[in-house]
Amino acid sequence: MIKSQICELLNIDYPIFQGGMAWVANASLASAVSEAGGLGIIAAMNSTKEQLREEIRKVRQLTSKPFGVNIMLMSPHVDEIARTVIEEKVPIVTTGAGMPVKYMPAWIEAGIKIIPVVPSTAIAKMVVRYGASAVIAEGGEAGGHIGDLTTMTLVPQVCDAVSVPVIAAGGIADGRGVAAAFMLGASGVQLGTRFLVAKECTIHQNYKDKVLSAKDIDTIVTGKRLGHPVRSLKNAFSRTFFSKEYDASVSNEELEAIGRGALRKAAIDGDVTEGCVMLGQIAALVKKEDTCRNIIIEILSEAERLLTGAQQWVK
Ligand code: TUI
Repeated sequence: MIKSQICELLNIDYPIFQGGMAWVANASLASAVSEAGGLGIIAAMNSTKEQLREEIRKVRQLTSKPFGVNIMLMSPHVDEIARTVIEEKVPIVTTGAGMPVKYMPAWIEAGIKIIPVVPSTAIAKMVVRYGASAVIAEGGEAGGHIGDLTTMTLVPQVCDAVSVPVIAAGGIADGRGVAAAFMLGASGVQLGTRFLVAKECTIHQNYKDKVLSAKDIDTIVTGKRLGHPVRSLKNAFSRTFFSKEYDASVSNEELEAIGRGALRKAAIDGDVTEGCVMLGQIAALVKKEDTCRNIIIEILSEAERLLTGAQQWVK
């Protein structure tokens, strides 16, 4: 099986992270991924410290293997969440949607391994200066909040810019993507969309069905005007949002209000028409529900076969 330096660094069996997806990445999903040998990650998203604490404790009841917490830096509760991961002795923290440097000295002091999502080489270099153990280079093919660059361009540039391990994310859902990521210099991958349809993922079945039936061109990026572009399914919600975004008579506050609660509506209530169904451009490759263990084994076996056979191209 494929192993890399990230496995030793984090004490995990396989170099696969599960993305810390808001309203998706709860104790059920995170513990299943960790128990299968990958890195399961709880999304702190907009949780309060009590909600996060409960989720962390649930994971610890379900697995004794390492897990992480993803801190969404735009959360209104980010300061208390940043303290909670220290109090709960969380071993690994990933961050997204902003710069984590303000919190990094305290996390390092507490012995937490920090792995920020970085959308550029400049931000990668900065977080490494502050002591990041690794970085996640996430391309704009990903679902949810995204940066400008593609995975194909971002990953090798970040690999050249920093000396810590790089995890590739965005547009990876099978062994081909994993093999390609390793060829670009990555030491591991983070998957979001593929884990949306994991058996242990507790989101509404309507959401899973949208992932399973998505075609290559079924996503759209909204929110550029607000400074936080988000990739989601083309549906009534995102089409309305998109048209209002280009309507000068709609204020930023009104636009923010339209987006509020939309992801929860899709993921928990199952309203995949008026809710925001975040998913990546690779969704069309995701064709069946399966357990986290089977997903990880299938993807890594395929990657291993491809990487072993790559010699055929060298004459
Ligand atoms: O964070 C994500 N994906 C997310 S967060 C999220 S919740 C949300 N919902 C609506 C609007 C905004 C957020 C849904 N999906 N992925 C990691 C990620 N981080 N992608 C891009 C970044 C990022 C962007 C800028 C990281 C650092 C960064 O720093 C520059 C800056 O300006 O802060």
